Amino acid sequence: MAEQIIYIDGEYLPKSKAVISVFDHGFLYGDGVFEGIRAYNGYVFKLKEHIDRLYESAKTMMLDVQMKKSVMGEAVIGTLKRNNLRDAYIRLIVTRGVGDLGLDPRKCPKSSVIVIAGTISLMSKEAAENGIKTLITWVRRDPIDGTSHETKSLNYLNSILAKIEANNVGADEAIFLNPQGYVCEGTAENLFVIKNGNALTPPTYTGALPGITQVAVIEIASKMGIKVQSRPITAHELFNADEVFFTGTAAEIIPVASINGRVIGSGKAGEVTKKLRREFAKYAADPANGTPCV
Ligand code: PXG
Repeated sequence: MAEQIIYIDGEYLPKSKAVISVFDHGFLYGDGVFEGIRAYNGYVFKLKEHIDRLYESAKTMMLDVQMKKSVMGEAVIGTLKRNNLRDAYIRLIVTRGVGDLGLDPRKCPKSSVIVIAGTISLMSKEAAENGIKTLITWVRRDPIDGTSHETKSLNYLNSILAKIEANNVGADEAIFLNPQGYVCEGTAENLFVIKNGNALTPPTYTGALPGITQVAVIEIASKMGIKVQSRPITAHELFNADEVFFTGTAAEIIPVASINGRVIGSGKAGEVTKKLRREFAKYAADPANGTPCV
């Protein structure tokens, strides 16, 4: 099998040669931004939205990407083409670049762009049908007036601590509350509640990432006649929901079976969740929602 090809700063390199400096501040300080993107059947899903979000994260961090958005798009497509991938998971990374051992970003004159494209590990059929076990973690989501997760930075320690907590107690995923105690999101997923046929999802101002799958699901649900409200949700509302599910690029839509021992609805994927999963599959396969990459 041919070696995987990785894009680094304008070059397409075999995996064994694709290396970055130990002085890169992405490595030393988590100083950088990234996107997780998917390609379905030869189309990159919502490529423009991912690139726009990448540049917004960079703007907040005053990280000068030093590359036009159109060239960034070409790097993503070029990487997929060179790896002959039609269905793929793509990691697009911009780091602050090489500096010295101090954290001052002014010492990093040139940012680096990296694109890795590989195959995706799909959610198990078991999880899709029976849902997953979750817990509300003791770790609070980083505050919006701090290292807010509205920015998709390379620093995921907040999420990693929660994931460790989930692992330790045998849960599949963790749910964050924000510093005010409102439900925020998962470690790498947004969250939805279904109650009496209507949908709720926490807004970005709770400290969640503005999810691209979240926006797609809002659009799909609205077209299905489901009323969607974006507002803060309490833990009490979450425990008493008819259905709860996560959304994310890799996850797509994952039903939640239980939260801190409380069974949600039937304890399996609910009817609305199942319908949304079917509609999402059609939406993701629609060339109108993607950019060709073959
Ligand atoms: N919240 C956070 C904190 C995230 O990192 C999402 C929500 C969902 O956003 P999208 O745009 O993907 O609908 C994310 C997604 C993966 C993966 O493999 C995803 C993320 C990070 C690492 C891996 O899906 N971020």
